[in-house]
Amino acid sequence: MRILILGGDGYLGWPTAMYFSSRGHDVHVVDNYFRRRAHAEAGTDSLTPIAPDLPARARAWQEVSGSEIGVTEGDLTDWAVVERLFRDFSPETIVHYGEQPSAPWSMIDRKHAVDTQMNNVVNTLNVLWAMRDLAPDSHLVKLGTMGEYGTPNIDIEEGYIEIEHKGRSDRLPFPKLPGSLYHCSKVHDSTNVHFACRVWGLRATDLNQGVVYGIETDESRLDPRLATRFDYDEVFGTALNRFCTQAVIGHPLTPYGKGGQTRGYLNILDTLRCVELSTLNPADSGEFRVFNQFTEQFSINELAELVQRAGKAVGIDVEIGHIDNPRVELEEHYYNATHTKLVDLGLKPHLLSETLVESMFTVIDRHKDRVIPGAIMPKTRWRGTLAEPVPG
Ligand code: NAD
Ligand code: USQ
Repeated sequence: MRILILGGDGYLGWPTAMYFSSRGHDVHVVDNYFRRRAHAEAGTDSLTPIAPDLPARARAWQEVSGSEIGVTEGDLTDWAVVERLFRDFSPETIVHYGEQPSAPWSMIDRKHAVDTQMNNVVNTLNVLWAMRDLAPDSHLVKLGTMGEYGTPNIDIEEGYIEIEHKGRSDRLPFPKLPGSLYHCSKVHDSTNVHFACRVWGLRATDLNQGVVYGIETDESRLDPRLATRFDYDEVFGTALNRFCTQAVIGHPLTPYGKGGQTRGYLNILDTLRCVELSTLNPADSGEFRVFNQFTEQFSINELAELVQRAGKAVGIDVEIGHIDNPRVELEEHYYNATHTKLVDLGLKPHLLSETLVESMFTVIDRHKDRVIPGAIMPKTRWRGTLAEPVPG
């Protein structure tokens, strides 16, 4: 299958490109290196050293595997780039990771919020118009997020809910309560993709993914040049990846507030399999399909305690710190989200265990000299001081 991977230089995009390529698909990746630039501007960096750009990654992959991955270095907000990609490559599946993915980055100040929503919403709109006019039978596999739903006091369904209201009933999109301006951008995307399916008959799968953890995949392990990025800083690092890094360098773990915040989590290996299952079993024409893509739910305190126990097993004394929550979110709440559709398609989850955490410690330990300790504590606050002076 011809598979176009948007955001193919990212934490998830690059391993996905190798995964599909190793299974005989024709893969083309596109990226504008937004993520690398954002780290350079902030003075942070991936813990794992990564190849300098996509052509270098693709060359290394060809040497190791004998397979080719096509590369475009370009910006998805630029219609000319998107149009050329669709005309030249004629994708059958578009796997769309190509967005600004950080909640804190979107909350730094007005400019970062505007950049996040312009980038994410415009990229996706360009893709939808390209599908409509140049590849109407192709299938969009779009990375959304569990954070679109927020933490309502009822069970979360997979995309839709049957509602009875004043004697009438309907199946409607599940209500959204996004927790950052980044998460809001994903809600806007979902609305636009759903619209395009209803009105133009496009086919799409929205993968409402939980928080991903993990550092290696079968393909990235083949050669150090094939490593994917791994971030632990306050802006781009996600919870468990941060806690594992903190444990290895002897930094107290950083659960925010009361630590009862509960989210869905999954191993990076399961991300690859879920995207594959969605790709091989496409949505019907006109269908906007939503899968909740995570395998287990944990509170932040549970994750911190798991990392502490795993540390003990390998002789690391892990301290759990308690710091003010820089975000505005519920710290104790009900959370029960349905996630059966990917399992029905054949997903066999890699569940989180102390052994898995210990294996992450081993890889992190190899690169621990690269950790920038000043990047760990949170600085970005949801309710902060004014970021820009008020004119006059
Ligand atoms: P990432 O930042 O590593 O990957 C996204 C890639 O898209 C980056 O390489 C970036 O440079 C590229 N990109 C951004 N804007 C672009 C543009 N205008 N043109 C071309 N390329 C552009 O993030 P990730 O962690 O790999 O996440 C991938 C996707 O999955 C995102 O959409 C994110 O919202 C979603 N997601 C991630 C997680 C997670 O825990 N990592 C969880 C749920 C959902
Ligand atoms: N948290 C801590 N301590 C930390 C880091 C995070 O307590 O050091 C808490 C946060 O306050 C939050 C939870 O852990 O309650 C998750 O935070 P996170 O930074 O791991 O993840 P989040 O900001 O939600 O974003 C990440 C990805 C994003 C994706 C999302 C999936 O960066 O791209 O959309 O996970 S979800 O959480 O389901 O929305």
